[in-house]
Amino acid sequence: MISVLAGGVGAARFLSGLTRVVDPQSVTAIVNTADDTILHGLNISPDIDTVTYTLSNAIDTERGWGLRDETWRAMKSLARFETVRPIGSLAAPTWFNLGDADLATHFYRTVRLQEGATLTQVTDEIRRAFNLQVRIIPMSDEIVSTEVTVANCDSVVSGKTISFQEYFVRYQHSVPVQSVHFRGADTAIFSALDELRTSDVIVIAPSNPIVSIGPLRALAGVDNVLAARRDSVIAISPIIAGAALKGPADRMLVELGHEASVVGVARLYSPICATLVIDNADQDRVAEIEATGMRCIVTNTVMSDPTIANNLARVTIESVMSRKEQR
Ligand code: FO1
Repeated sequence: MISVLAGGVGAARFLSGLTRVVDPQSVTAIVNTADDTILHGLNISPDIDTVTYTLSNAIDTERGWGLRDETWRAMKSLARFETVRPIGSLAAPTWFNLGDADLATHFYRTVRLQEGATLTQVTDEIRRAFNLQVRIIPMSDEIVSTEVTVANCDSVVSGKTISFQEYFVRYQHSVPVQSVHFRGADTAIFSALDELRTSDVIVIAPSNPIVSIGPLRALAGVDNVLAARRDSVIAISPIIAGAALKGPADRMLVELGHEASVVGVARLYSPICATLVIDNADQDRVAEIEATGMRCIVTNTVMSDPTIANNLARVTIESVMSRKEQR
């Protein structure tokens, strides 16, 4: 059994490779839900959908989110209401793009939640509708929401606390971050502690350590179980040569007082994880990573094609399994 702690695009690409090189039924993706939002009355779970769509080859690979061959008629029609919407109304937001076919997923999720199903149940139903064999588990059935407090800047949201999707999509993650808070994390129950306790290998996917992996780690018990199983935990750095391939992870690390490098990632993960996989471009940082108490694997981590993702998955799993065999 392999458990993967997952955010969005990077995790989804890694999971694609992993499910091509091992039996998909042996893989459980435990996915961040603190990016989830409600818009138009619809429950939207971006990271779960990115994982589901990617694994079923339905994703728009250019964007990294949403469905391929998408049309946008519903979004365009929303613009009609912009002139009549009263000030302060949340009706018909147009800053978050929901494709016509993607809407079907949110319709289904929303009504099933209203019928009393848990997010875990609905996620599994959606997984089956997309003919996937891998298990996909939301990190919690309770609501946990990432809130971003913006630092002083010349934006209209200077000093304000905004939702993650407002930060990421509405303001294009261009505003400086002062702090991040996971509302609800102090009481929410992590869905997959048993999976973490019993998996042969636990992979921390190449996702943003602060806002994708951070919410999972904020839930009770997660860091304790990971620390107890540290030798079986392996992370893939989402930072390569000081930069994130996609998204604001590099800037956010610096804004929150960390180093935007593989060494910064190692410092965040070393208490819970014995091994860090880094890209060839960071070969010269190996000694510094080892100084944090982590073992280091150097390989190509830029999953620009399926072969590279397959290789990264194989190297990641084999490095933990072979270490176990040596003991
Ligand atoms: N990301 C954007 O940059 N712009 C969008 O309009 C947008 C819409 C969207 C709709 C559904 C969905 O599942 C994801 C969507 N994303 C969009 C991606 C999403 O905001 C981020 O990728 C994640 O939350 C960060 O992991």
